[in-house]
Amino acid sequence: MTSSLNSKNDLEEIAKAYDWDVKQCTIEKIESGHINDSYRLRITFDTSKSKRSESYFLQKINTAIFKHTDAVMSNIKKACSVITSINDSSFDSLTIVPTKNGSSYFTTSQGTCYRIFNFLEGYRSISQHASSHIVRKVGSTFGRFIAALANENADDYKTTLPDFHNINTRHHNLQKSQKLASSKRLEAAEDLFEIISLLGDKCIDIQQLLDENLLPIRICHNDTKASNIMYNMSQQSYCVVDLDTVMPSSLLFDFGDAIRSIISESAEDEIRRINESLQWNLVSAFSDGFISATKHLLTDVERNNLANSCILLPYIMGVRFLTDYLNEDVYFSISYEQQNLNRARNQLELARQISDELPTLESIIEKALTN
Ligand code: GN1
Ligand code: MG
Repeated sequence: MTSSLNSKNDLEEIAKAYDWDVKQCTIEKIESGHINDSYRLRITFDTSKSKRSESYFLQKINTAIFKHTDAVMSNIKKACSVITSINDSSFDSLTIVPTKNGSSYFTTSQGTCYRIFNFLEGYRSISQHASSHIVRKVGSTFGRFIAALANENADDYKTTLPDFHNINTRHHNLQKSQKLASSKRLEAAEDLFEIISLLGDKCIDIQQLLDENLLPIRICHNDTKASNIMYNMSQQSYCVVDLDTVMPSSLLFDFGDAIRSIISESAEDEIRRINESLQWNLVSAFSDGFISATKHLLTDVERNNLANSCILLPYIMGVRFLTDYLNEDVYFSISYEQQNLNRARNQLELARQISDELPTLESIIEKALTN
């Protein structure tokens, strides 16, 4: 089956690059993320005596977003080699499967980039109704990831998406889109601009600290949705995945981004229920896990801004989703017309609610810091 790859020839070219027989290869689409296309690639070895198959995780890299594939793959390779060298089965690493020429990715004759990782057989990612136990592990795994990379020289890693979490840049992009947007989309989004003007000023502090060099630059993940930890219950193994955004950044973004993904009962594109309560038990579990793994690294400025980051990250995502909605959905893939608007509404309301309930969050973080 080749129909869901870019072209019919892609699978043939991929098989050749990795030295496999295309007749033995089949692919299945895996729904994950808004940016790259992912597949399970299965190679079946069928002899008269036995039949067995091997699976790989194949991804078509979205090069409109990740323009410097070499730099992205170089960051991933470095991070994976550090995690692998820790050699702890509870803290697993992705492994890049090289082409027969030893390259970490492959470009087809049409210019499409693909890469292959080991397939995490028997692993799953967290569901919307995860237990505190798993969420704590998700926290400690993201924390361990940052701690493991703490001795890396940040200059060896490339900034593949400049200003990725820079709220000033995100505001600027929103203003540009507002000028070009259709009146229909502007009208549909009208109420969201109120939340943006209400919260905007509160959200610039962390960028200011970065601009003033008051926050340490670390190698971070930069896309710490809880679903980016895959785990295997029977082996008690946890693995950080989706490594495209690994680059020099602030740990605060990783903390806030993860909290935004676990604090809410509703999915990212759902309309939040009025009076939907925040999942403080999960926030507490995540904070305990993350902070216990990173406490030895944290500076005072980082400690003092962990709570603020939990307003900033859903706010940034709200601004980004709204910008994309106004741009007619050119960045995040959508499965229905209003999806980016719904995502923006969900995230901005979440930011507002977290801001209203900040003292609860602060006391949870304080407790995790003093444990
Ligand atoms: C994108 O594709 P995915 O789900 O891994 C985005 C993240 C957002 C996330 C929101 C490179 O990640 O920044 O937090 O959507 N990645 C990029 O769900 O923009
Ligand atoms: Mg991602």
